[in-house]
Amino acid sequence: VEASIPEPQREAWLKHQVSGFKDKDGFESEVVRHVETTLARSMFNCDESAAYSACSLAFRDRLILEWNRTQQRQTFVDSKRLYYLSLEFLMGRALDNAMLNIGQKDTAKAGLADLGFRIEDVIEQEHDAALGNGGLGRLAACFLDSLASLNYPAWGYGLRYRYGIFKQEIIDGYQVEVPDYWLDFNPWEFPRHDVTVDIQFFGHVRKSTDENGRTVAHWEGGEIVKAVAYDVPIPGYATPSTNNLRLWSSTAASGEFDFQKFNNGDYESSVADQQRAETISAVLYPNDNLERGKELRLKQQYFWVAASLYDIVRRFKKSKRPWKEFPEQVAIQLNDTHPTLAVVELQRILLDLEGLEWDEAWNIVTNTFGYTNHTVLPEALEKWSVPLIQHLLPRHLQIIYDINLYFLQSVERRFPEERDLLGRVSIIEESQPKMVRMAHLAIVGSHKVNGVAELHSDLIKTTIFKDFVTIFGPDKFTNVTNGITPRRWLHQANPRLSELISSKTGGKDFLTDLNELNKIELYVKDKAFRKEWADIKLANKERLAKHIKASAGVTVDPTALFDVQVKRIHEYKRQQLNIFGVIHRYLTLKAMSPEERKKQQPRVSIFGGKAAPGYWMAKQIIHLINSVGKVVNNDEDIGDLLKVVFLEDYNVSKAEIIIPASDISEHISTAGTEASGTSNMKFVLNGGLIIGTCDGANIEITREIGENNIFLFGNLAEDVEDLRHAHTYGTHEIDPDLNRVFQEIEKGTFGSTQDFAALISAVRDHGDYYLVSDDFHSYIETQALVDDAYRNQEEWITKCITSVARMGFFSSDRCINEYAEGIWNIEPLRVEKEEGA
Ligand code: NBY
Repeated sequence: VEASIPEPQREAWLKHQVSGFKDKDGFESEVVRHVETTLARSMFNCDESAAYSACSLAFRDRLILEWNRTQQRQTFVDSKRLYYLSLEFLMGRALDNAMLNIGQKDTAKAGLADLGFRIEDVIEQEHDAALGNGGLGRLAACFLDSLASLNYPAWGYGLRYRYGIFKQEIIDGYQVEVPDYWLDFNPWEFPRHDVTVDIQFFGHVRKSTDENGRTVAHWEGGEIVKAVAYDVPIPGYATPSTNNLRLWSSTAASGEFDFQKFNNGDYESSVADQQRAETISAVLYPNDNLERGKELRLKQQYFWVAASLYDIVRRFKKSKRPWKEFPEQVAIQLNDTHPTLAVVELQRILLDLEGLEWDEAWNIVTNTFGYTNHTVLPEALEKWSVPLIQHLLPRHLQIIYDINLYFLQSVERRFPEERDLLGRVSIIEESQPKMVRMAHLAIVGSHKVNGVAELHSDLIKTTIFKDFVTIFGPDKFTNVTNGITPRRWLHQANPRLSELISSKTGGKDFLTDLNELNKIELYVKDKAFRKEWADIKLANKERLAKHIKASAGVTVDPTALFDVQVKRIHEYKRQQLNIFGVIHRYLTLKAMSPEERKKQQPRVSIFGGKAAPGYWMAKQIIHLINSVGKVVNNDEDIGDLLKVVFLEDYNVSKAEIIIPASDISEHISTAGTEASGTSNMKFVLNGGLIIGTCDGANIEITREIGENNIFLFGNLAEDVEDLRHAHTYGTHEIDPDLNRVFQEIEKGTFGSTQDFAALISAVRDHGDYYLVSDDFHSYIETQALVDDAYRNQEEWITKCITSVARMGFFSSDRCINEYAEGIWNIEPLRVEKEEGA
C-alpha cells in the first residue's frame, strides 16, 4: 500500500510541521504537557519518576524528529548503509546521553529546577538498558554512538529481550541472581506494530524442477513466529544525525491455526502458543565467553537474523537495483559468530526466493559480510549440532552442507597434497553428533575477518584460524583495535575532568577528535592545573566512597589508594590472582609491628562483576572476596591500611561512578586470553593508571602512553604454552608466597574452607591452567611498585596527566573510521541542521 501523502495535500503537512523544544521555556512546557497528558498526572502527584518520564519524553520527541530527517535523507541519497548485527547492546542509561549529545543538558537542568527537581536525581530514576553481558555488548553500544556522531548511515539490529542481564545481589557473601524486568516503562523505544516479519521454524524441504530444468527448494510446514520491530533512536554528538537501533520482539503469528483452536474452544492451547512464541525474545543468555548449545538460543539467533535480513532486503528491493549491486548498498557486520546464520539466510533468499544461481548469490553474500572475532578461548567458539539445525532449520542445513562442499572442493584443488587440511578447516566437525563450526562458516562467508587488538589479531592468524590464512591469504585477516566513546566515558561520566580539559584544549573539540587531548601535556607542570586535576580525582573518590558506604556498608578513606577490578568474573581474567594478592598483603601487614605499619600505603581493593549463573568457580571467587572482606575490614590491627569491597550488581551506570574514581585498575588476564579489554581504556582516559599483563589492548595502551606510565608484569603470551606443558608433564612448584596464602585459607581464617578448596586445587593440583602461580611473584612485586609510586603524589599526577594526554587513539571514532574505510566502504552523510534549531 502506498502510504505517501499526494502532492496537493503536502502543503498542509508542511504548514503544521512539528519541531522540538528550542529553549528552557519550551522544554518546561513539554515536560508539563507530558506530565498532564501522556502520564495523566499533575503537579499534585508528580514524583521524580514522573519527572524522569516526562523529561525523557520531551527529549524523545526531539530525537525522533531528527531521526525522521536523518532517515529521509538516507533514503533520498540512497548511499551504502552499514548494518551492525549484535545479539547484545549494553546501552546503559539514555537520558543523560541524549541531553549531552543534543547539547541541551544545561537547558534541562535549569528547566527541571524551575519545576522543582534536581537533574541528578531525575537521571538516577532511569533503569539501565542492560541487553548485554560485558565487553562485546558495550562495544556495540560505543559503536552506535560513534556511527551516529560521525554521520555514518548505519543501523543496529538486535533482540528486544524482556529480561536483560540478571541483577546481582550478594547474600551472605554469595551471588544471587534476580530477573531484570526493565520494560515497565521505556520511553526510548517506538513500537512499530506495522513493521513485522513472519519467521518460520521446523518443517521440511520439498524439491521441484522449474521450467528451465533447475531444481528449486521449497521450505514448507513447521511453525511461524512473528517478529515485531521496536526502534530506539541513537543521537549523534553535536550533529543532527540520529541513527536507528531496531530490536525485534517475538509474538505469536495470528494465523489460521490460532483461530481454529480458539473457535474449537481450545483457548488454553492458543494462549500457550502465544507464550511459547514470546519465549524467544524473553531473556538474554547470561554467559560471557561460554557457549552452551541450547535450542532456544539457536531459535533466538535465527529469529533475529531472519527478521533483520528480511528488513534489509526489503529496503534494498525498493531501490529497484539489480542484485549484483547489493554489496555496493549494504554492508553487514557480524558481531562475533552469533549472527552467522545470516550468511546462510541471505544465500537462501537469493537462491530459493529470488532465483539467482549459486555462484552469483554466493558472490553477493561474501562481499556483503564482515566478521569480528572476540575470543580465542576454545570453550567460547560456537558450535551447533547438526541434528539440532536439521530439526529447526532443515533448508539451512542443506545450504551449509553445500557451502562446505564447494569450499572444500576448492581447497582440495589448490592443496591436493594436504590430506589433514580438509578435516581441519571443514565447516562440519566429524564428531558424534556432527557439529557446525560457526567461526569457520563466518570466515568462509565473509570478505574480511578482524580481531579486536593487535596481539589478538595476530594470535587468531597464527593459532585458531591459521589454516584459513593459508587458504584465503593474509589480506582477508585484519586488525581493528577496539575503542570507547569519549562522550559517555569522559564527558558524561566525569563532567569536571571534561570541563578542565576543554578549558585547556580550547573548547569541546576533543570530544569529536580525541587526539586533541595531547594539548593537555603542555600543562603537565602547571600548578593550578595539577591542583584542579587532583581535586577532581578526590571528589570522584569521595562520591564512590559514599556509594560504597551505602551499598556495601563499608567505610573507606577517600585518600587511600583505590585499586579497582570490575569486569565479568572469569578464571581467565584472574580475580583469584587479585584476591590471593590481597590476602598476601593482609598477612604481610599483620606480621608488621605497629610502627612499621604506619609507613605502609593505605589501599582499598574494590571488586565488582557478575558470574554466569552456571559458572561455579566464578561464584566461589566472589564468595572468597566477600569472605576476605569480612575479616580484613573488621581487623583493628589493619584499620584503614586495607579495605576489601565487593560492589554488588556492576553495570554501565555503576561503571560511570566507579571508573572516574580509580587510582589504579587491574587488567591481569593470563597473557593471550583477553582479546582486547575496553575498560582498561576507560580507566586511563579518566586519569587512573593500570596494572596489567602484556595482553589485549594493554600492549597498545603501553605503546601510546609510554612504559613508565603503566605497571606491567607477568609471563608473555608466547611462553604460555610451554608453561602449561611444564605444569602437566614436569613438577609443578607453587610460589612460596602463594603457598602461604593457601595455608591461611586452609586454616579457616576466612571461614568455610570447603568452598575455597577448589580455587586452591585448580592452581595446586589441576595444572594451574591460568598461570596464577607463575605470575604471582611478579604481581606482588609490581603491586609494591604501585605503592611506592603512589606515595610520590607529584610523580603520580604527572603520570596520570601524561597518560590521558596520549589516549586519543582509543576513541571508538578512530575505530569506526577504520571499519568504514577498510571493511564497510561507507561514507559519512551529513544532515543539515534544522532552521532555527
Ligand atoms: O569482547 C569481549 C572480550 O572478552 C574482550 O576482551 C573484548 O574487549 C570485548 C570487545 O571486543 N567478549 C565478550 O564480552 N564476550 C561476550 O560477552 C560473549 C557473550 C556471549 C557469548 C560469547 C561471548 N556466547 O557465546 O553466548
